[in-house]
Amino acid sequence: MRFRSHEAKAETAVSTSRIVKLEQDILAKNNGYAEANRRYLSAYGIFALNLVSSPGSGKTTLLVKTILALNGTQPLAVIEGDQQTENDAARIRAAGAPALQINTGKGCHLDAQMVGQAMQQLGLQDDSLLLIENVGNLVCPASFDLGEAHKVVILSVTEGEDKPLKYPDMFSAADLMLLNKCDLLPHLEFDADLAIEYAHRINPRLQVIRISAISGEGMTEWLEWIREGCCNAAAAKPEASLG
Ligand SMILES: Nc1nc2c(ncn2[C@@H]2O[C@H](COP(=O)(O)OP(=O)(O)OP(=O)(O)O)[C@@H](O)[C@H]2O)c(=O)[nH]1
Ligand SMILES: [Mg+2]
Repeated sequence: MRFRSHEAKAETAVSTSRIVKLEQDILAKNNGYAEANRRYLSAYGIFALNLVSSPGSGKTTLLVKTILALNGTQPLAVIEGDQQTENDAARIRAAGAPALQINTGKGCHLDAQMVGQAMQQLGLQDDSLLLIENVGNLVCPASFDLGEAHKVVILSVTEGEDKPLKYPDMFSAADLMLLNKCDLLPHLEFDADLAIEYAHRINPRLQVIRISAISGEGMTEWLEWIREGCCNAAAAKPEASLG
């Protein structure tokens, strides 16, 4: 083991406190934009969800299946976040919904300012559903409020049961967990009950739906959860309570 000098330790402490201050400033600025987004969304009765997960858990596939299942009964729009490519927005448009792709470049998450600008560009309808697919990453998106009603975390059964314990911030920030790719369970050693128990250990209030974007298992429950959220958002609109 090597011993560091007092000077080196003091320097590290100063740079750590600078990093903490910088992070606090970034998050405070983000929270200001998130509040503005939230005011806008609630004024127009829009129900916004922020879908977060590790890469490849099935966010876009779930969104495509959701759009097809809603079949035009619910006005909606999608904001897609990826470091590079327009691929996911193209998949959403092919399913028949308006979508705007944000490329974050080196960034590992969407922030509230990006989402606010995308909302303006999309021109959201009153009483609509806004689905935001965040950059695939179980760490950074947990800290960034986008002004959404709920974070929805997607955990797929190929990722291992212990992800809620390893990435607790994401699971405590979410209100709903979609346990996806359940069609694969017969072929895996994944213990779904244990994964859900771990998630509840981190967040006892977390709602859970076992789902498969491929077989359609759990889709009815997910669509019902969305419809209820849309109805509540529309009913809570200031204008709605006047009428
Ligand atoms: N078996 C099975 N495969 C699925 C399911 N959902 C998605 N997939 C597959 O998982 C892979 C990744 O799906 P995507 O929808 O692109 O995942 P994503 O989370 O949007 O990925 P990123 O945007 O890159 O983070 C694809 O090959 C999908 O076909 C599911 O329920 N069951
Ligand atoms: Mg995707």
